[in-house]
Parts: sequence; C-alpha cells; structure tokens
Amino acid sequence: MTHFVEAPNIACDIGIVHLGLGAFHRAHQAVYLARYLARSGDTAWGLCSANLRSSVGLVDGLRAAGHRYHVAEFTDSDSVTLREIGVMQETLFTGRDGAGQQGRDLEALLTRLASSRVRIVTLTVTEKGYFLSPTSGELRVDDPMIEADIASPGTPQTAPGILVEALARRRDAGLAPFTVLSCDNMPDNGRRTRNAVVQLAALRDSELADWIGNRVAFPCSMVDRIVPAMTDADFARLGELGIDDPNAVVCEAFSQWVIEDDFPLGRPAWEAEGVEMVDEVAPFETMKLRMLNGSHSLLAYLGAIDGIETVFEAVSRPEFRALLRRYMLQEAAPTLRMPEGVDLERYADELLARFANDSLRHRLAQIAMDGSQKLPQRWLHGALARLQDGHEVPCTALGLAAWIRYTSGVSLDGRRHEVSDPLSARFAALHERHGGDPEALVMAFLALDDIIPPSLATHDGFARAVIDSYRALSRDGLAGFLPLLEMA
Ligand code: NAI
Ligand code: CS2
Repeated sequence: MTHFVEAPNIACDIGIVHLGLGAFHRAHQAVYLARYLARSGDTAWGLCSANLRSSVGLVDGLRAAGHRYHVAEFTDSDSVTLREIGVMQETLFTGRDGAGQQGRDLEALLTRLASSRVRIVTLTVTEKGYFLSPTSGELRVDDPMIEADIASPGTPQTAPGILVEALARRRDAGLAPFTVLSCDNMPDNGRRTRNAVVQLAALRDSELADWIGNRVAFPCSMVDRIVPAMTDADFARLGELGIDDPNAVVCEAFSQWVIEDDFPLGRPAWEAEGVEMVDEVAPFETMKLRMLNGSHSLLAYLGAIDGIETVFEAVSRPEFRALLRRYMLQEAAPTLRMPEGVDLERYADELLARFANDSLRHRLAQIAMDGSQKLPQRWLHGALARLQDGHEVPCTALGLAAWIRYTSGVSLDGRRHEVSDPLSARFAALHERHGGDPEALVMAFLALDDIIPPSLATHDGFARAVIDSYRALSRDGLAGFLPLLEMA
C-alpha cells in the first residue's frame, strides 16, 4: 500500500537553522516541521539547512528543486508513505566545494544566524562534529579544524566555531541568543554541545564565553528514526513508485523525538506531531543509546568482519537475534533507571522487529563508522556500571573484540575494508605494532584512554574476556561467539 502526502505551497519565515544537512535531518527534524506547518499553518518556523563540510551537491540539488524533496517512510516492503517536504526555504554550504573554494556561503549563514527571526539552531553533524573527547568531554583544541577556528574566529569552519561567531554577532547587536538543540546520538547532547561552544568561546573572549554560558539554552534531545544512507537500489525502488528525486531519503515509519522543554525564544508546538516535551531526557537517551545503538554496533562489527552487508541480513540469523536479546536484557537494561511503566523487554522486542524491517538496506559499514566516537556511550559506560555491580559483560567484551578486529581493516576471511574513523591512523599503528600478539594488541587498545574509560580498561576480568573473545573470533570466526550464548 502506498500513501502519498503532498506538501502545501506555503512561504515561511526562517525561524530555524539546521547545521548538518544529512539524511537523518531530512527524514526526522524536517518531517516534524513539515507536518507541523501543514497542520498549523504557522509560517514562523521555516528551515534553513546548511552543510559545513560535505555534500555541496545536495545543497545545490535542493536549491534547484525549490527546496522540495521526498521522504519514503516504509512500514515494511509492502507499505510506504511517500511524503513531500516543502518546509525548507534555504540551503547553504560552508565547506570546500568542488572548485576548491572554502566557505562559499559562510557569510550568508552567519548573517542568517544573526537574524532576530532565527530562534532555534538544530544540529546533526555526527558525534565527531563537536570536536569533544569521547571520554573527558573536553574540546579537542589540538584538532587542526579547531586550531583554525581559534586563529580565525570570524571565518569559522566547525559547528562550534560557527555557533560562537553567530552568538558573538547577536550579542554585539543586542539580540537575545537562539536556542541550540543537538539532535546527534550523544549522551547529554545539549550539555556536551554547550561544553564545546563555551570552551571555544573562552579561547576568544572570556566575557563572550560567560554571556553564552549564562544566556544560551542548550536543551538535550533523544532522537530515533532509522535512516540508512541511500543506495542505488533505494533510488530505483522510489522510481518504481513514481518518485524521481535525487534528494529523497528512505527510512522506517517509526519516529521518536524527546526534547527538554527549554526554549526561551519560543518553539513550534511540536507536541501536536507526537514530539515528547519533557523536563529530563537522560533516561530515554541512555535507554536508546545503549539498547538500540549498542545493538546496532554489535551487529556492525561482528557482521562486518564476517562479510554480512546489512542489519536485515544479520538479524535474519538466529544467533545474532539471540546475542542482541542477551546483550539488551542482561547487559544494557540492568544499567538503566527508567520511569515507572517502561517495559524494557517489550522495548527490546520492538527493536528486534524494527531491525528486521525488510524494506531498509541499512549497511553495517555505515553503522561501523566512527566507532571511537560512538562506543563509549553505546557500550562502555554501561559495561563499567554492570561490572561495578559485580556482573560480567561477555556480549560487550565480544563486541569490543570484534571492533578491534574491524579496525585492522581486514575481515575474518582476509578481505579488506575501509576503517572510517577520526582515529583510524592510530588504530593502524597499533595493529602494525601488535598484530601478531592478540593479548598485547587488546591491551594496547584498552589503553586508549580517550575512548576506553581507564577503570574499565584496568578491570582484569573485562580485559581477559576481550582477549579470550578476540582469540575465539580469530580462531573460529563467528562460531567463536556461539559458546558465549551457551554460557547464558
Ligand atoms: P549523513 O552522512 O547523511 O550526514 C552527516 C552530516 O554530518 C552531513 O551533513 C555532514 O556534512 C555532517 N558532518 C559530518 N562530519 C562533520 C563535521 N566534522 N563537522 C560538521 N558537519 C559534519 O548522516 P545522517 O544519517 O544524517 O546522520 C547524522 C547524525 O544524525 C548521526 O551521526 C547521528 O548522530 C544522528 N542520527 C542519525 C540517525 C540515522 O539513522 N541516520 C538516527 C538518529 C540519529
Ligand atoms: C546507527 C544510528 O549509524 C549508526 O550508528 O546506529 O544512526 C541509528 O540508525 C539511529 O540512532 C536510529 O535512531
């Protein structure tokens, strides 16, 4: 069954700027705004979406299409809602374009951000786009991009840099600051975004940093909708449904957004579209990061080293479903403190059903990206809590062993794959130095204290479990983790 939803032709003021015009933004925040506009007719919350470093083609493609595109929301392969989105009013690019020009639309973006009509800035710049240490949460001031923004604050290239410069212009113009709402998969994403912005501002002007720290709201949010990167097969499938749109995205029908309600300059009435406005996001965020994303990462590394392509393929195998259920219910769920009435076993089964959506080609290679930025919040913080409670975490130890093998760039059958991670060079050096000695290799990875919390790395039982899992995987392949399940 195919259901079409057309976008009304309504011109809007731009009230929201989004940084990180990727697939998820088009399928999540923009869809909520489009539904809100269609229902309310409130034209104050049109969208300007910007890319800061990649996908200039998407920015220009959306301009050429009048900023209208399609979202295909698949319940399963037989049921889809094709939604036209018309809430985007402007797209900008501030990275280095194909002609080598840096910051083509930077001044336009900064001017837009300094407009009194802009009251909210949202972000999906990936976990690495905040330039924070995954363990300490401190700004990585030694990163060349941050160093450049410190040296040239008026022509920033990073998301924190752009936010600092825009807020400086608003303060100097006597304007109240916009609210900054991160929509990235990070724990405490609002406070982490605040960390990055205030720490960068302090390196420029302590009074500006104080102003930002005292005046800018950085609410947290939990976001959830599975939106895989588009494949040629996805575009072909949309073509069969009569949609010829190079800017389209495909996603699951499920969507959730839980937001801390802290918007001093106001916000859209998102509640009408099912958004949950709460006082405290943390329990929901931790639940989702550890149970959904932690499971995703288990599939990604165990599957990737065994040549499995997609989430659907992996969860079609009973041993993977059993592993995920064991991980979710025996290692993740016991670390969660949820409000009354939340049924974590039911949530786990709902996640397994979502992963088994046969209409999504969610590539494990995409999920495997940036593990150094993802694993602390997905596995490691929970594992440490579980170990401190006196329980073993064999699934997490197995996942970490698979991740270490994944970072070698060589799967179990010897095929090579790209390791897309800001720290990939460091990983390659460790494999070069310790590749022949599994124990030394694992201990070297556990010593990476900007990824692995030291109290976890020095937990003897955990280190031993990772080493044993690494040896089992190297010796027996995925069959190496079956005995783990028999340990249940
Ligand atoms: P994507 O690859 O389509 O887009 C990534 C966006 O991040 C692009 O706009 C890119 O230019 C930008 N980016 C990457 N590195 C950056 C940096 N260092 N500085 C500034 N911008 C940078 O990926 P997608 O699917 O849009 O996901 C983006 C983020 O959204 C994820 O990292 C995650 O935090 C969040 N998310 C994604 C979901 C999904 O299923 N795709 C679901 C829930 C959250
Ligand atoms: C995935 C997430 O790519 C990944 O790391 O685990 O993007 C996942 O699809 C979303 O968090 C689902 O809400």
